[in-house]
Amino acid sequence: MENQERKKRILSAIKPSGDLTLGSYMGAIKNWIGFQDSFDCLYCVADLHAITVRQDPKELRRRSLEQLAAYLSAGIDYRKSIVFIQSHVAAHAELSWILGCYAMFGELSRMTQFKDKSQKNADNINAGLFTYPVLMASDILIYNADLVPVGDDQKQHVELTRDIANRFNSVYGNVFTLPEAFVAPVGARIMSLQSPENKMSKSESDPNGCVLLMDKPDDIMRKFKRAVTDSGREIRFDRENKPGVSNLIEIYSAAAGISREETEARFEGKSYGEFKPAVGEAVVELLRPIRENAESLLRDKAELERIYKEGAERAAALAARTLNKVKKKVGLIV
Ligand code: ATP
Ligand code: LTN
Repeated sequence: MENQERKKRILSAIKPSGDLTLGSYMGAIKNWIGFQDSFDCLYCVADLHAITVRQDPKELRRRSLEQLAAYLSAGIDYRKSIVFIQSHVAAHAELSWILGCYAMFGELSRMTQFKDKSQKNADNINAGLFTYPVLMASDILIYNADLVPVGDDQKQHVELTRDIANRFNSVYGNVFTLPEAFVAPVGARIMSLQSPENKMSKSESDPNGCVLLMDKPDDIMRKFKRAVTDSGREIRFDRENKPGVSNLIEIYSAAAGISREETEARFEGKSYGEFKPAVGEAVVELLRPIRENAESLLRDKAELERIYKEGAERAAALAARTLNKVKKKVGLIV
């Protein structure tokens, strides 16, 4: 290990704030799988981030486990990667307090997600919602991650993480690695099937706009058949003028593993009425094995527990080193 060059490290997470969607899969999880051979990977269930919005405790526990099962069934191998639950590694929250003293009120106020979520949860604009990106920065910096695979909407938070790390390093020397966001060329922005100007999101209220990872084939087909398209009849990628069709092209391309141009060519001259069920079928086949595997994993709670406990132990050992160093640097007695 010592005389080998360290593999680059990857960290990513999803918060269990709702049932996983096709968006979380295509924008995040799908890319995580391919990284496991060439990188040291850590994949986490960000339960502490989820409670920035009010959650039903029982549901949160169910979703955290379901999310873990989905990571594994989608192809994350817990023997290769460290798979864990954020709140099981207390060092994240501890580092988050320290880093909060190096994050500026002004920069946190400018975060798009904060503005967005404050609007949607106007009766609960709590401090956690505001300092959310600081906890995310500590998730990343505590492992000195080099790369952070995320969907488009999270790029701003990774930029902020770099700014915090830079600020800290400029005072105390080279403590943190500066991470980079990795946004996949296809699938980085899956929109709602009902309102394609909005991101498909776990906490979206319109169930028809949102395909869940655990949806059964009939539900998936129904949602795609009802998907909003645009006037005109051409199957052509043009986000601005044809948001509905462009979104379907994006989804089909990601599901079939081809480029947008190839999808356009494949459906040239076809009608929307032919295209929509074809996208549905591609998604059914993509999700079928993931759902089936996850269902069988969830039947074995003891095995899941063994996996997340082992993940937490491995993660905690790495995290403790960084936290210790940070504490010494800032003048805490360790
Ligand atoms: P919420 O609705 O609770 O805010 P979300 O559905 O937006 O949640 P996150 O937990 O914020 O999901 O996102 C998990 C990961 O999946 C992030 O990397 C995010 O960028 C990505 N992601 C989420 N939704 C989409 C989407 N519609 N298209 C592409 N990537 C997405
Ligand atoms: N904020 C992210 C989830 C998240 C995350 C992270 C992503 C929490 N911690 C660390 C990458 C790295 C979201 O809302 N999708």
